[in-house]
Amino acid sequence: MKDNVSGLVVIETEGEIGLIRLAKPPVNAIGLALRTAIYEGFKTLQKDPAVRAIVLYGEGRFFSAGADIKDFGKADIQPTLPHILKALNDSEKPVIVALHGVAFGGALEVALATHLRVGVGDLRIGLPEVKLGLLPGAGGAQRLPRLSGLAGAIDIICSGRDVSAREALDLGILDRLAEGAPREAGIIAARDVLAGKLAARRTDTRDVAEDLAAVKAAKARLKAKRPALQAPLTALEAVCAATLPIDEGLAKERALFMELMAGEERAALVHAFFAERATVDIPEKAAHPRQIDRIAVIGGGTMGVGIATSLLIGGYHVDLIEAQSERVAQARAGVESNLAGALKRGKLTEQAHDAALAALDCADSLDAAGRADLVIEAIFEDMSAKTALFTKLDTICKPGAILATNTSYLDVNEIAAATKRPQDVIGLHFFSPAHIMRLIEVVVAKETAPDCVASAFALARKLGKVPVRAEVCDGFIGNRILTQYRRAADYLLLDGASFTEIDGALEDFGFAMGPFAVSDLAGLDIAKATRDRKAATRPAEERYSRVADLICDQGWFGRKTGQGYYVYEGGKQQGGNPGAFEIVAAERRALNLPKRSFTSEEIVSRCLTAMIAEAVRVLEEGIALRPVDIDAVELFGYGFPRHRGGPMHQADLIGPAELIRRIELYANDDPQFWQVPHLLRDMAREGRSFADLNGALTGHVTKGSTK
Ligand code: T1G
Repeated sequence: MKDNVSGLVVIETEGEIGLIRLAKPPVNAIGLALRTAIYEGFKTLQKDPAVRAIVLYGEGRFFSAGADIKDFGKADIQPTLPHILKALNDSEKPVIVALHGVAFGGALEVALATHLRVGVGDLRIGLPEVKLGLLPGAGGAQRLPRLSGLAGAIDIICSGRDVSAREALDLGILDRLAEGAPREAGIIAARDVLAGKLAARRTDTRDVAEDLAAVKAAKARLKAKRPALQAPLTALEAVCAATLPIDEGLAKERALFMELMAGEERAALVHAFFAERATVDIPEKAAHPRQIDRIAVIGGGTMGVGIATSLLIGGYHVDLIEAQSERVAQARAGVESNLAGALKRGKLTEQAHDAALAALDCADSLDAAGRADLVIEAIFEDMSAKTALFTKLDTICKPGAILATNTSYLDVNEIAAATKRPQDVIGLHFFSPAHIMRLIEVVVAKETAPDCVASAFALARKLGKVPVRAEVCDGFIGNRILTQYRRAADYLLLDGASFTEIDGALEDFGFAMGPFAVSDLAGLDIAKATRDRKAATRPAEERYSRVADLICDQGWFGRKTGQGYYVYEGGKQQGGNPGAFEIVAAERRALNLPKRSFTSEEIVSRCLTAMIAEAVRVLEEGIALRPVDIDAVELFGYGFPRHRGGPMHQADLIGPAELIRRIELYANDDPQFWQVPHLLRDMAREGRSFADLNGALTGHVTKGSTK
């Protein structure tokens, strides 16, 4: 017998074995339609007297990526996953699952409800729900402990980490490891169960021993985190219910799951999940990417070395060109050190590490760029140096080679104009450290060809990065918004908040570091050089804070000199720098500024509203395609807290009308800085949200992630 159930599941029999194959590309995500098809197929095989055992397995790259995240927030419609899993577990006929690729979330919960679990090949399993602001909502928190014990389940569920097949076998989650095709592995296991060679292990009838020490340690660890997210703590509560009878535990788990499902943390984390993937939906996506095998990186400094490392890890052949021959060896050493670090962190296998090293050539002559399909310039941020270099590259590089600049703010149109191939010139703005940070701003100049843009996006995806399309302006998307965020913080400092209060408020909001601690890390002298460069074009009416300049005048450049806003010893921050506090107080006196106090809420509101206002201007000028692209820039390039979803997701929580009220209130302090963007007024008038704008602009609706 063979039957295709609604095009999503194939059921068939092989002798006395019934087979259920999940077949819903691209990842067998388990939504209502697939759930229903699995359930119908299961009932059919249950009724078939010739079937003595049932095997579930997946078609395609994975067994399944779990519940369909696009369904979140929708009403529960039968058959729900818990309902189906109860039927699997209660089945008289043994139910076996053969897992391959990944089995995450609801996919693993399906496996936990079966009677025997086979791991095939390089399978990875996990319950990553906490990364989406949830907990395993279909029995995972009850059934995993029944196989792995409470401590093992707490570790996997509260961290959301994924686990190799070997570790899963050692933890008692899997019953057997196999190679080859999941279908055959499942049939062999089913036959062994029927022959009594392999003992089925149903989970619901197993007990879970208390482990108060593990629970106490986990609670302390989760509460100590900054920020202490809600989902992991609630997931811990759900796992602890596993010591109850199974039906009580399942009921407790479901109630806690629904609580989280309704929460802001889930909406934000799901939004972030889709934001990471939405940005590839660009106008040029139909263009065919050019073939890129060999890449030349010009510049052996920190950025060039990081970019070269990222490309080597991505499988490309790299010519790293450093004009100053005495620095070529140092550049190579930098790449070797980065690759060794990636190997040590487990990001690279030995084999991949060695292959990456073998694919690196270093040179001090531009001639090596002649064989490149793509050149990425990463020299110092000076327009005349860049245009001179691009003119040379234009003559050296082969026709059709793409010439990219890594500039973080300079005009890519001007750089393109220095060549006779403006259609091949593009911006690839990597973020330091380039082999770790995932964001790439792909800056499209006026004459950049569509296939050049498509090539940049294909490269970024192959590097495992998040590409975001930007048009040309000073600072593109991220640095434009960062400038306003920093100005808001600087004005708060002048007006009475201390830099420790400002950093503390933003770190409580979820930023890993507040703006002043970040400045110390980046180097106050670097930022001063940028301010000096811009001084000539700074509008006269723009409020300017001299505090950072005055701190620099003391030779205090931050972490690298042991003093900046903070004092550092042995690389560790020792608290606010008394000298910096004094500089701020003196500057307030010199400006005759009354010292006002600000609550943490107002500090966060002013800094976040400044980011949002500039982001709206970036949108209305067409620099960014959609609000979700701006969220992706902030989440993957600027450390915006993931559980807050991004500035535009936050803007939807605040609402256009309230944002306008705040901007108009703050404008009493500084009307030049606080201005309401036209688009925001239009949205308030038309009752539109930024989530609506995401869908309207390109049809890529991320509504499921924010409702
Ligand atoms: N639901 C819906 N779509 C999904 C999805 C999912 N679970 N997983 C992936 N996709 C889409 C993704 O948006 C993209 O779409 C395409 O599939 C390829 O994904 C009840 C409630 C599996 C490791 O958290 O980790 O079960 O952009 O680009 O890099 O307790 O996808 O092409 O239109 O990421 O090879 C738990 C999330 C859900 C796993 C594959 N599961 N997914 O990575 O491909 S909650 C997860 C991943 C749950 C239960 C609870 C990865 C992957 P598009 P991709 P990839």
